[in-house]
Amino acid sequence: MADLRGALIGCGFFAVNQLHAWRDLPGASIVALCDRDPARLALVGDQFGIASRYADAAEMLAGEKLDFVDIATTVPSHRPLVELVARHRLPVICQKPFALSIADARAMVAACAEAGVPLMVHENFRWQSPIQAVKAEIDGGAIGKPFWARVSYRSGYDIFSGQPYLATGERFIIEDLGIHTLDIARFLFGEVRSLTARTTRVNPAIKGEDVATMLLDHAGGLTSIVDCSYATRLPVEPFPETLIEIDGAEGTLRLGQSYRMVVNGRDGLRERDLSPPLLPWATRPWHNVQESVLAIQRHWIECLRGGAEPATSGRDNVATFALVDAAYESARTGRTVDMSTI
Ligand code: NAD
Ligand code: 89Y
Repeated sequence: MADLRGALIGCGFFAVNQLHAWRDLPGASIVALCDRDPARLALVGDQFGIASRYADAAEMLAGEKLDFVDIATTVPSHRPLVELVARHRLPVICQKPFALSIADARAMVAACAEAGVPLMVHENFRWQSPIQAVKAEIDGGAIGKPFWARVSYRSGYDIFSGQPYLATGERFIIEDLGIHTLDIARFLFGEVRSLTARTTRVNPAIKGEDVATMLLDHAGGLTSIVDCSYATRLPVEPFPETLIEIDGAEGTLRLGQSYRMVVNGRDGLRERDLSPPLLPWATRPWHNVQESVLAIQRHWIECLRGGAEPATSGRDNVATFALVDAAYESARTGRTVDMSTI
């Protein structure tokens, strides 16, 4: 079977991971690149040996024969680019955060549904192998029915040098990083009925909030705390690990720092090292995230070939995005937000 022909829009900081993963995966190849910045286009095009290069996405879509498009630009361009690709009736992947607003996210899902094309959001954190292993333990009943949980991401890592735009937006950590941890909470514990959030900014050099604490009431009865911080200076920097605590009716699960999972459950006490592999092109400490890029892109190829809806489809991601919106509203008003109002 011939490789699926993909094009990538946005050759910035993170797209390099996506291009490495596409190069490693059988079944798909990136045949064209687009970036409005000629220097990035040349640098990344040369690095990956991709000769078809465009400054304008519309020109690329008119000029190339493609099976899908991967959008790796920052959020302001997501809606126009997804809608452009939908008009060309091509399957499309869009980086997180999906959109600038929930209205935009819903419009993007509608545009792809009307065009009859699959839409996946590159919501990769739930694809990290330690997170998948936690999910397998819960689904396998290792600790019985979970009733309480915490999904925690606390770091002092300097992400602003690689991603300077993160320092300039009104919204920062919930939109950029909390979106991943909220998605993990949905993935592990199901949909959310109501959410309460508090935020603060510790770093005076940035515009948005860099600390958020959220309390989620899940539809199944579980209560979870989802907390994130880029103002937390720990003795051993955990970036970019998500730590998880779950209490179940028949035991407990802890995913601690350095990817150590301890399950005290139905089968007694077990400890596992869930350290992700270091892919040949990966660099510590990003290797956990980089492995999840490979996993989500593999999933996309399988879904396209098999005609299945991706687990992290646009439709699914609207529910995660709604949690982001609810968190900002709760932090602004001081009130608990009923998710049916978002
Ligand atoms: P970046 O600014 O380094 O790169 C974006 C690139 O897109 C730039 O080269 C820019 O010139 C290009 N671009 C923007 N609009 C364009 C348009 N309309 N047409 C063509 N090119 C355009 O940003 P980044 O740090 O690579 O982040 C990109 C996205 O990836 C963001 O949404 C970010 O949140 C996300 N991200 C995801 C993860 C993850 O783990 N999923 C990690 C880091 C960043
Ligand atoms: O942009 C963010 C993401 O998606 O993962 C980590 C990150 O790069 C910085 O918070």
